[in-house]
Amino acid sequence: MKEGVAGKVIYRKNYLAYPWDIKQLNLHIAVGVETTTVRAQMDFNLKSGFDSPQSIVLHGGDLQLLSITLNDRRLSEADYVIEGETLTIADAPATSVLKTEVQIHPSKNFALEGLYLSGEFLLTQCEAQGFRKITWFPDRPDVMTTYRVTLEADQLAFPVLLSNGNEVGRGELPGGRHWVRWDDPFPKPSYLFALVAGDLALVEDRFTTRSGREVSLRIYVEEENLDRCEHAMESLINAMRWDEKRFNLEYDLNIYHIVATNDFNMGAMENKSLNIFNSKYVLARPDTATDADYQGIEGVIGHEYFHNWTGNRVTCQDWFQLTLKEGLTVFRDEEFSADMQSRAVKRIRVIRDLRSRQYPEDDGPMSHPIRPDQYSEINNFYTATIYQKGATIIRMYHTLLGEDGFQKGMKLYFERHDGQAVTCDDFLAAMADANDVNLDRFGRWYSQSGTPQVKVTDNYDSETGTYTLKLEQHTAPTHDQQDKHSLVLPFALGLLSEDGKELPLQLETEASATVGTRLLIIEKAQQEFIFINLPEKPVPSLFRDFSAPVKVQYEYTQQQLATLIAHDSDPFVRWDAAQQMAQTAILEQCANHRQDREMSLDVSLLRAFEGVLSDREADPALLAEALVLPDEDYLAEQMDVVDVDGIHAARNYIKSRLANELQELFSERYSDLNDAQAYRKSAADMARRSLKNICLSYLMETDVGESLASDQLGSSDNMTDTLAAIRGLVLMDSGLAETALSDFEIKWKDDALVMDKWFIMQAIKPGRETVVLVRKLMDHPAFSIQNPNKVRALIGVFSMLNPTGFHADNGSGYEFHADRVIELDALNPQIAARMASAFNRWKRYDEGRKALMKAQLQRIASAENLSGDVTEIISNALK
Ligand code: 0A1
Ligand code: ZN
Repeated sequence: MKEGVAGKVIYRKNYLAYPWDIKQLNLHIAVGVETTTVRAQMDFNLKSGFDSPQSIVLHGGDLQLLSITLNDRRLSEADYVIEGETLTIADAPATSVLKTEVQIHPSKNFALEGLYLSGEFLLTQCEAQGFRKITWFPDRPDVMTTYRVTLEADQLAFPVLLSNGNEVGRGELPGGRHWVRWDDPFPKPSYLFALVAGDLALVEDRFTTRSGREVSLRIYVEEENLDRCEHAMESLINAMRWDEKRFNLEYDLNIYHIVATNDFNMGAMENKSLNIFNSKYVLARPDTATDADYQGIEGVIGHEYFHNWTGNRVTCQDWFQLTLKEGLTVFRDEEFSADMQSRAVKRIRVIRDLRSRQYPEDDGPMSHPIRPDQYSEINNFYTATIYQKGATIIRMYHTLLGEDGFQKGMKLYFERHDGQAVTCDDFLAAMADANDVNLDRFGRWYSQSGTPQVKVTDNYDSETGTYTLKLEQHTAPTHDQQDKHSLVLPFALGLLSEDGKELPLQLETEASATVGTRLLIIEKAQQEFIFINLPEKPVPSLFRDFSAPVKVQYEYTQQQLATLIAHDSDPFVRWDAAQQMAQTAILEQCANHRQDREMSLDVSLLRAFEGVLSDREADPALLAEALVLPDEDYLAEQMDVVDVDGIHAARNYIKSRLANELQELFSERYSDLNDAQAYRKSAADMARRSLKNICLSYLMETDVGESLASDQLGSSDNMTDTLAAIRGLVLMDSGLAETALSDFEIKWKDDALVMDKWFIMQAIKPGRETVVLVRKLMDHPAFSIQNPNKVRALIGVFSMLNPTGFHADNGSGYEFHADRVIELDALNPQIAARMASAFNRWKRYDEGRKALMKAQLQRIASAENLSGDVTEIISNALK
């Protein structure tokens, strides 16, 4: 049976080592769009410790087997057993040379896994289990070997032939064909294999590593995109330099390739020396890409580059360990971005993202620990939990051990495990041993799902100046796991006076006080800290820098929140206090709306926003973050039963009142920042644009908005300002919106990435009418259901970022979306499964919507030939 077929569950505890070493894998691939022929030779040697004879087990999927020989004897069907995706040769000699020849059909591969066609060129995606769609091989990450790959193809159609490692030969062949040979000296698992074949253009630069290795850096793109690679190249060079400086890690080959494709299921892929990228994370020009795109490119280029050590040199024993490479590499890319841009702004964005995407996942039907114990389809586990929560857990090691201790741990990890496929426990052991500490209890973070709640209560005794802070942690049962334990929580704390001064911290057991953030450790279900010598009741500044991924409950007064917003030294706490104040205000108005009472604007919130807007000292990007109201989905997560329309109305109301009350300040700030300077890429300029455009989005709620947006659109020289202006016009339903959209369409109709933005601007428009528009846009020539970026832009944005559209109470959004999931599943199960997860929170809505969503889930479940990917998501949701 195919792994991942509905019902077939794979368990972590059943891991068995592979009995064979493979000395080398020799591949000869005759590349063609309709048919590609793959010849493979593998030299198997029985590992010591395994009794002979053993079977050789290989994986394959959709392969047309032409021949198979063992030690030069041609095998017949009686000599092996093919069952689902495995081929087993029983009782193989301890030294066995296996040769296979298969054919595959790239142009028929719409799943974008294995070898497939993108535009005019061919490329591969092998993580997690795509290599088996190219040839028979033990397609598991703990089987590592060196690859020698000879690619052969028509010279005209495929002048560029790339694979991993170094080019070691090339030549011409009769009939206008040619060949190129690649040798990768580093043993790797099959998921890191890649090939690219086609007529691609190249941008080249160089990097000299610290020890003097000359590396050629090559970005391959389609000819028309040559002028959009500069930022990616700069990001790559910065990433290489940064990894040397911060992690003492150098690049290890003389060549580094990046190839950009429009057809990709994910962001990018770290194949050894041949990264393949979704073009969204490579291509940028000021007029085509926003500041967020530029930052995304920097982050993803960094991420894939950093995988070279954390993922490639040291890889995962099995897919349950995915966070070993992903959590760690996300931590590294977050640190890279923080060092390149503003640390505080990066932290806030990371935390916002974790709360809005990972917390719901942890509380929903797909809840899983960062190291899951079971799965049926591994592709469904490339999740915010494995990646973003995983990174937060790596960050906690860093918080507990400090930068030096963390780097000592990394050093030991590489000393012990370079060239190996290892586990999360190995990482933890390296961190513990290098620092001579016991991290066993900390290790529970790997096995427990769910977001801990920390309830904080306090008491100040003015007689004695004693302040008692009590913390209780509790993790509620999750879909996958009933019993929960206490976790180790790094607790970074500060105490402020009412007027915002940092108070000295002295625990009752201590002889003297210290000033500034204090790192305490919580391990038990309940813990108390008693501070002495405090002149007044302090305002607690809790979990500074988000020192642990928990939900904090503390009954702040509005006054206390105002103190934190205005004075706390920790940017996260300041931002979070503003978010909490806004959240409370919106949810209160939501209740008023539900009960048909008049809505009103909280004065503390008004004063806080006034303070933020008047701050001329702080980083504008940080101010912009503080002005962004919590989004509708995040607010929905705070309610027992989601009130879709109430949240929308209340949030709009608060935004509009703030805008009108503070119009003068918003206008002033906007016009100061809108200084007619030509576009520049610097972090400072991006920060200014972010504050300017958030001001504009508020001003759209006032009567000056429309003309400001229209002027900005007319004079904009960059995509950030252009989009902000059009989005503003679209959301306010301005009469100018239609022309703005159609001018945009005319200008960019042939540009795939820019047209994604055009689809997004329309899919995100609130209200039940949007489904009609989205359905119509599916017929637009720039849309294709086969292209994941298009699907995400139009269908994904509608179902996941447009609550009043998707959750229209007549069920039209649900029905539309279920149709798309079924349609997509026949083409691309990975993307279909991602889309299907839009229904995951269905149980949190009112009875009417619940019934409508459940009916659609059942309809999907009963569709014919449903993939294992979608089945896993839907059946969990229905459980
Ligand atoms: N390892 C990549 C992510 C990735 C995973 C699976 C893919 O295809 C199914 C593609 C990319 C990363 O972390 O960037
Ligand atoms: Zn990754």
